[in-house]
Amino acid sequence: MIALSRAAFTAAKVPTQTALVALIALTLVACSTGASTTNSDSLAATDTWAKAAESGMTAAFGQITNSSKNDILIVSATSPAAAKVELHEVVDSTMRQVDGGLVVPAGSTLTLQPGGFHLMFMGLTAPLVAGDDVSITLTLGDGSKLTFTAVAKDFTGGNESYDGEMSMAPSEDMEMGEGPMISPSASLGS
Ligand SMILES: [Cu+2]
Repeated sequence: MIALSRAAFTAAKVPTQTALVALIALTLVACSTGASTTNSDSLAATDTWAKAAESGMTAAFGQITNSSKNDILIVSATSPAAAKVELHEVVDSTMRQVDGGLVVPAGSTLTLQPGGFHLMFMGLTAPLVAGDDVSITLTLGDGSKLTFTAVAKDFTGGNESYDGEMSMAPSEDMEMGEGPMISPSASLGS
């Protein structure tokens, strides 16, 4: 009986130790910046949504609010829903990648919206249906990460400005993932 309960005790201890190590790691990250908070502690994502799409490309939008006294840089973004996520802006009705990342000014809110800044999803891993939850992770200037969920919505307005240069291509190309901004492997077919 004693041996059995000791084994049970040891087994139960493993997750506790893992949690403790994770907690210490988090504490070290917080301390390494010399401040008590990371960039991710100061950013909040609200009203987040993504445009429902069958395949290929789509985009996510929302408000990113910086409650700190310093500008915070969004360096990159990822999502399990897409092969790649890029930080885009729309200039003269054409979208392009933002040079050097997206800045969320101190004490201010960055709005991601159709026709403006957006998170561009390239190569959807599955159809994105209205009502689906999409997880998005932003990597910030200090290396910390902010993960939030966007809900997929049907959105038909503002396609011209939102699609930018993609609006020049036939829609079949977008569906097939053969647009100019998709992975070059798409053009290797016969
Ligand atoms: Cu874009």
